[in-house]
Amino acid sequence: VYWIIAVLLTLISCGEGRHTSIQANGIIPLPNEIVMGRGTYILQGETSVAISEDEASQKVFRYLANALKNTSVTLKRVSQTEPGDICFLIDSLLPDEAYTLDVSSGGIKISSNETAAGLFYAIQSLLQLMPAEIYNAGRKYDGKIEIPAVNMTDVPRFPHRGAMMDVGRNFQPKEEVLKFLDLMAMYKLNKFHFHLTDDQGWRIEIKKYPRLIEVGSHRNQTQVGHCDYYYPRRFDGKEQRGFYTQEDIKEIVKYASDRFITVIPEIEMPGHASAALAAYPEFSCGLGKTYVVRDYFDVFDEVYCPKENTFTFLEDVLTEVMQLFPSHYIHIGGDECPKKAWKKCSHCQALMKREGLEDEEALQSWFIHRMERFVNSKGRDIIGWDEILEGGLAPNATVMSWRGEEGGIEAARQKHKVIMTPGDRCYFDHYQESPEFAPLAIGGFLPLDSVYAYDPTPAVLTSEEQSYIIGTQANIWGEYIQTPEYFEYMAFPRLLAMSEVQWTQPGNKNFDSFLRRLDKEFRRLDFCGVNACRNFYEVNF
Ligand code: TNX
Repeated sequence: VYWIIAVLLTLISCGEGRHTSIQANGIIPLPNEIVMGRGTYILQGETSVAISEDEASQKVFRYLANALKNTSVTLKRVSQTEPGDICFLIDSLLPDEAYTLDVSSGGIKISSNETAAGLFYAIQSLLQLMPAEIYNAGRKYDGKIEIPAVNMTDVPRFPHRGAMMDVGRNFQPKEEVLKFLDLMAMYKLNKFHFHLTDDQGWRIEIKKYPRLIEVGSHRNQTQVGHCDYYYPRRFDGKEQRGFYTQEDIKEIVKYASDRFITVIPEIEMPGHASAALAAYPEFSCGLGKTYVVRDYFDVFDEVYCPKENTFTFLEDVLTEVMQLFPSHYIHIGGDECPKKAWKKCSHCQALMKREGLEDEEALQSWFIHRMERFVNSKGRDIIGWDEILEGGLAPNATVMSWRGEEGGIEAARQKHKVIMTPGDRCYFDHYQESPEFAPLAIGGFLPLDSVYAYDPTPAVLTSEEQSYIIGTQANIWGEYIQTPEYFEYMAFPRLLAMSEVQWTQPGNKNFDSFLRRLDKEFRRLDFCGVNACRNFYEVNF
């Protein structure tokens, strides 16, 4: 009896000890395994870092040195054979993006495989064990940095951990894009989906077609009545202009890559093309007499016409885009393409006859297949919104399922890769607090706990089918997001809940524990100057 009681007591206390320490350390997203040790490591003064010569490890070193620039710690690089206070180790047996982090009173050891992404994530976990004050750019932190002894083994649940920023509707300055990339990196997100073109704006410089910027990146004041289902209010948008030069794009891509983030560009086709058609109406079917960059939000009938000159244009655009973005995936949209213009267009009807296409949906599928062949010929693959299932999926396409999960389920069954982004769980343009008090948003309601509870692998799929689901992401549509402050309000803290959906094993998730860790994390967000929503508890309407 004595032994049974003793064993039980030990088990209970270990369990508790482990649990409370995880909370105390407040890491988001929660790592797979944390075992607390005894004592602490004190980071101070000149600290040697033993590290290999390869560029990926050096990149992580530079990031860490920069993260500590506001403290009295200075890092000194030494070769991997020397004993360092901090050791970066390469362990080829670790899976991609996995890491181990070992902090003891004698020093810090982190390891990952050659890609060094795991080293980067180990650094993110380590930084979350340090005082939040180190993020206070306005004030040098002279206090000591005491890190609790800990042993962590960690690996993400999904390889695609994304967030989408829609700059088509409202432009966001380059500085805000860079700030967002920084924040994504802190929570171990690795795919930045950059929605660069839409009816209300074209935001990327394309050298061969200068009018895309001259005409397509500017619109008049936007006005929409009652866009709010809950408390109908009027939206008065400002005049809008803005675009990224190719130099800006290079800077953004490099900044992301330094944080192990891939930028996936999206160039919308065949729909959501008003801004491009305002600049080059010759690529339309000639439905309207004049084409304008749209100054209200809707789905518009004017779309790209499937003619040779249009395909030349789109291929030229994608050629420049692929030169700028090394991403393996290029998003070509495919959503919400009304078929009215194609129905009225004699060229389209003749084309359909010639190609044996039954209806305009088949024509859209033909359009996407054709663009896919071009993208594939450059060694890349396409992503498209779930409408690309209609009329038949292009052979190598990855599907982004947004109208619920049905499209994703269907695509996984057809053995296509899937990114799950159902609107009711992943659309951060929806309200997160009581709409009565919140700034104007799109009508859906997506509170923090609902994001947190999301599981992107539907139970109706077999585990073999589920393996096609490569991840999930937050989509931050920008219709009403006119300022960086508002963008941050919509993104945070929901993005932190999303990071735990993307990274943490479902069995380890716990919303109460998340809320406690979030409480601590808010200090870091404050020091980073993030305008996060604070009223997410009060949901009464
Ligand atoms: C649908 S999601 C859209 C976007 C809007 C969004 C608003 C998708 C592929 N299309 O164009 O911004 O709803 O929630």
